[in-house]
Amino acid sequence: MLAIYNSASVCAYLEPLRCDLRLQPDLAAIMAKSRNWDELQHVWTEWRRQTGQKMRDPFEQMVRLSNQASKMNNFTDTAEYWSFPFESTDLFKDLENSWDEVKPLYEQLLTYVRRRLREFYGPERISRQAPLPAHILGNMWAQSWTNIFDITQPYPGQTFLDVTPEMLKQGYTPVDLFRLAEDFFVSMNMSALPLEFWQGSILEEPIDRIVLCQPSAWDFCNRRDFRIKMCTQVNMKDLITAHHEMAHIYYFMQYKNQPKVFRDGANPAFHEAVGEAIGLSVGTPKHLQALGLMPATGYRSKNLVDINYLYKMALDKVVFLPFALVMDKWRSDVFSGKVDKGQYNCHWHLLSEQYQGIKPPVLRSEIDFDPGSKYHIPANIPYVSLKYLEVMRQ
Ligand code: X8Z
Ligand code: ZN
Repeated sequence: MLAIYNSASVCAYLEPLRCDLRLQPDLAAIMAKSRNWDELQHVWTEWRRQTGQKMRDPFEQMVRLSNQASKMNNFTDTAEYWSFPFESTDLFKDLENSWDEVKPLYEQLLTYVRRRLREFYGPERISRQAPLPAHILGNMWAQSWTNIFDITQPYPGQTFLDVTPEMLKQGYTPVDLFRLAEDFFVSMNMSALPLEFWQGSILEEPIDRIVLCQPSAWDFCNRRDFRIKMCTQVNMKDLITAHHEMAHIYYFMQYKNQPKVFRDGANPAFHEAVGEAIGLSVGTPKHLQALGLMPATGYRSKNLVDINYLYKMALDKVVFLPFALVMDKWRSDVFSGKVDKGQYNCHWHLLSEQYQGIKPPVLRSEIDFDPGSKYHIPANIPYVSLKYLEVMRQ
């Protein structure tokens, strides 16, 4: 499945002979920047045709094998196995309860975004009540909507914190972002990175081979070798992600002298929680000023600017919650046998509508397998533990 995911490419819209568009950076950039309804729909649909649709059978086989392995380890199924480290009697009940607390805010956000998109794309495309079309939200999976900030911001012209232009102006390179991240941890009295980190990490997309660009951090378990793999681009989002990935590395380094069995996060969400908390501080005006990316007088807290800033944060953090919930509720329903292969895709879209309030731009069927268009599904990496709990904690 990962081979399918990793080698997938798509033809450019209305250019059937230019078929080398990859998720990173090409398709992600189109989903972020294009405001052409048909182009977005093309990319949304084609990416799913080139990934998920080709994975239906192997995914079902993986579910069977994974459940078998879980049973052999005395769990009912993989759903139960994945919830086990959280020490909860009913993880999804807990998640549902915390989601109920955030839902009113999410509904307000969604309603506001719908109104602004209706003004932008027209009432014939965006109805007053229907779920939002998933392809116009600035991201391949609608997991973060920050890329439609420009067309939905409450107070246009009230500039806020995006230091990307300044980073480019100052000639930042991808490696510089990781040097800054290292400095951040050193400034908190932690050690410098071992040489192995700089020798073994992949911090830019290699030009001579295809790599999986999903950012990740690795502990080679020999107490010296820790690495990051990330196809870094010089922008503010990747500056924060570089610090997030570096937080994993520093966490690895903090417990490197423990016996192997204790070299792990306190629970599966904890590693990510540390990374996200660090990411939040990095994005503050104070820190960006300290980095020289924002003039000392360049940011004055003003109501309208602050509302724009908080709105952008909500497009990232609040919007992410229902997406993460769908990812793992869907897998829990699949692993527990509540949903079988004949309903995989339908169930995915039911949950996406129920929690995220979004709908696919074109008719879907059980020939499609849209969950497979998101990396963590073919990679079989639990998701809610990755992200959901950590954002809730913040
Ligand atoms: O998988 C990740 C991190 C793990 S270290 C890069 N994230 C999720 C994703 O890419 O979907 C971060 C944001 C959510
Ligand atoms: Zn992470």
